[in-house]
Amino acid sequence: MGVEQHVDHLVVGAGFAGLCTAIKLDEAGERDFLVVERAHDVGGTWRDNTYPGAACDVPSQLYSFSFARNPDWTRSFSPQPEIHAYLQRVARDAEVLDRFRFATDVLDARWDDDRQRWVTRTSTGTVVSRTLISGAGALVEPRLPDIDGIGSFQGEVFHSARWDHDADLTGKRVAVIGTGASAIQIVPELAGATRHLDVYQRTAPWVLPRHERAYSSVERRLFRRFPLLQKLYRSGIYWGRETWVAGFTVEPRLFAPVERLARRHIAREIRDPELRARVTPDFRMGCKRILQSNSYYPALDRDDVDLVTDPIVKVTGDAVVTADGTERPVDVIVVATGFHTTDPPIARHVTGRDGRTLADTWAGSGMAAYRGTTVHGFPNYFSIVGPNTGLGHSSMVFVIESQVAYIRDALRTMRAHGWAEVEPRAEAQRAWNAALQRRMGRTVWQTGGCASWYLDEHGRSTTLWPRTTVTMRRRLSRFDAGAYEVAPAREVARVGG
Ligand code: N01
Repeated sequence: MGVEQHVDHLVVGAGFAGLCTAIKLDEAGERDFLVVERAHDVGGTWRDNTYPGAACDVPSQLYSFSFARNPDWTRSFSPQPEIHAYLQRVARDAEVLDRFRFATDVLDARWDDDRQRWVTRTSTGTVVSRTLISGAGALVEPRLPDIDGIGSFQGEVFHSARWDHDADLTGKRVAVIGTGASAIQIVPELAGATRHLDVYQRTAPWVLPRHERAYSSVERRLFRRFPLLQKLYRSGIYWGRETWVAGFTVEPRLFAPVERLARRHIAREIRDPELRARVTPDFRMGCKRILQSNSYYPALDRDDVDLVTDPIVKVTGDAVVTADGTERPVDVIVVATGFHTTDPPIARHVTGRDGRTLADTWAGSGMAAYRGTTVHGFPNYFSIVGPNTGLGHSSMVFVIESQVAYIRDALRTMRAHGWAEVEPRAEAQRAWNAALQRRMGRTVWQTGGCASWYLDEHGRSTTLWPRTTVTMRRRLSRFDAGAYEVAPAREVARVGG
């Protein structure tokens, strides 16, 4: 298998999570790390999602690292190319790219108990490391719809996260399947730019007006000149978002006035009462991700756009067929059907102490970790954006920074005590998850009357954090060694390698 490369820390993925880890490890003096990334560039989801209209629905000020605030955001919600460019710039400025290896796939990672090391086979060689840190992301692997006949469709079919920029949609009949966060950004871009657009909706989402604007050059100059001002502005947005938590996790009826706002939005933007009825959701707001758009409803209201709500039964060589028997001819199908969220692909490639993969370990009862970051049976494995760390109301960048702080403290603690292994105790992990699931019972994600990617096949919410992000940060502020089994380096372990 060739020569093994030895490093202290192997980081998987070069998106927000992997990049933050690299920068913070470097800052802490943990400089012997390698970041492997399957693509050719940093950026993760913001490199991959290049569909027309791709933009962030979390305010720009909050959707950036606290240690690399960006005074130059052009808009209050950043378009994808700007976020991608931001990440490229942050990576360059931090001078960590010398330890990134691109075009490298993780084939499998195994804990070697004798060596007290992770042994990771990649497409560009084997890496042996003390720790394995996954920044592989939660919304990565496209979930393709299992529709009868879609494989034999003669035209082009592609997923929103794998946009085919060579496909010329001008003058074409296009179908978009799905009405989630991605689709509502795509539909307004395609409406009017194609001959005809059919939007296939299974469940109507809640869509709020988007309070978006361009930042003036004066504002940007002020942010640059007075960083404290930008910090305060960012804090204001953060605390404003934090007030949403009660609606999600304690009393979903708090969303009732916001639902009224969304209904008024429908009434204002859509002329046809029948169409208004079909886009009005039948579940409590917050149960699925709350969407924001000023252009989605006007796009649906166009004469060259049809919203189709009859279920799709099959796709033929050149048409989509719905349950009422209607066959709608189409040249291109865009599937905006989301991602594998409760069965992350990385889990199939990571094998722990007892020879089982993470995926096998989670197969029976769903994803579970300790503090969303470590997993019993997987020593020195740290997962960023792991189980129950997702948010419905705020920025994942905040979560990533919180988890990286916890990992950094874990590494500091390990060094201070001379520990070669840390692994969360089974009881600690059980208690953590039992408490989380007790809280889940009253969240809108479980009581709101919808099905969503937040829930796994058992109906458990293993993706979202059911408390404030303030609490999350507190829970991750210090490595709580008491909840861990620890072990010193054994004789056979080679120091430094
Ligand atoms: O995916 P989704 P997404 N036949 O899973 C429908 C983040 N994000 O890519 O609701 C027909 O939300 C499905 O219908 P239903 C954000 O966290 C962020 O849009 O299940 N339809 C739904 O309408 C988001 O939540 C930004 O009934 C089918 C849609 O496809 C997450 O990514 C931007 C179907 C899937 O919606 C995922 O969003 C974009 C089938 N067989 C995304 N299968 C930001 O701005 C699925 N659907 C930060």
